[in-house]
Amino acid sequence: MTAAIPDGEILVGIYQRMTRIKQNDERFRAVLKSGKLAMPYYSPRGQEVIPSAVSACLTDEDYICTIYRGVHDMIAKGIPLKDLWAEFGGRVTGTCKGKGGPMHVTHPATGVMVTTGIVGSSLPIANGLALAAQIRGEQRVSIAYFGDGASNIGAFHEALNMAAVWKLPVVFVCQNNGYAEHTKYAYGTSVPNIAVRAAAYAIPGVTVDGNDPIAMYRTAREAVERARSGQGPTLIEAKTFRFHGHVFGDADAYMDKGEKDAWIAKDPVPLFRDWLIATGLASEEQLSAMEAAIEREIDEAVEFTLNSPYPDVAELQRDIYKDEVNA
Ligand SMILES: Cc1ncc(C[n+]2csc(CCOP(=O)(O)OP(=O)(O)O)c2C)c(N)n1
Ligand SMILES: [Mg+2]
Repeated sequence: MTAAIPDGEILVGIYQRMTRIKQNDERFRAVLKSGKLAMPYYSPRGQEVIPSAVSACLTDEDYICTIYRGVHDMIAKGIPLKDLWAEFGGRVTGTCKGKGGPMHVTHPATGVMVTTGIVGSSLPIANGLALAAQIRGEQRVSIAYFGDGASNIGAFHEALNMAAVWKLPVVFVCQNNGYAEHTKYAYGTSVPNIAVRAAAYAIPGVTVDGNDPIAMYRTAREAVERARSGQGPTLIEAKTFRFHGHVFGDADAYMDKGEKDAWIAKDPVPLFRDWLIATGLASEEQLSAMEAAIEREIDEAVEFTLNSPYPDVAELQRDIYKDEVNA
């Protein structure tokens, strides 16, 4: 981290998002272990920096499209925790009345436009949203979050090409966590850095340390400004690592233990906390109070969820078409 650092308030804001993500992840896993909730859960632990820094460059009007491993992207964008938890728990009080579940959270009020389980599909959807903004003359930017494995899917290439041709206000953010399900990166991907694939579509491609909040913020800001000012898309490849197996309950025997331990030893959340205190940008008391407030907010979200009912069977065939949503 160099001397010319971004504004302290921005950096503390990034830490706040990171710690919200970490604390929520810890609680999701604890509640799952307790048996009080059951759901497919894809931990984003270790990948906190990426959406926290990206969201520091976005407004409420901007859009994100994310994936099953996207709870960190949603929290960083500002989705209310109660609504999020209730949707994850399949309750009527959730963002989609409990009918989306963790794989299909949508919350347009905070710009969380889609969560998808189809690998690679967040990119063309982000293009569609970006095209709508372009046609309407809106200043919105769309972010497509996806993994390293998704960059081997046809839709990735089609989406980059179309966004480049139409100069769409979109930023493609690849969270390269070293694994696609149970497959190690180099086993299934031809290039050492996914960002080089941008050259095939004549758009900027940047590989960045996705666990360095300042580098990530600078890279994201440049790409978001480029998109917002009509200069078109950027591909960002943020190198990171997931601390847990692919899905909750995965024994992760296929992961290299030494590699995993080394990444966990560089956990970006406590590292950034220490750095903020050491540089005087935040005090220990300030951050402890922030963390305690988040913990209380999570307590309320869990209680709210557990006390909320499941949707009625009659709901099965409602909200399928737009007119019915408004009926
Ligand atoms: C089109 C499609 N093919 C295969 C799958 C099965 N699948 C689910 S997650 C996953 C791995 C994706 O890895 P990556 O894009 O690196 O994301 P990560 O889970 O690491 O965040 C696969 C192959 C799927 N859901 N969709
Ligand atoms: Mg991956």
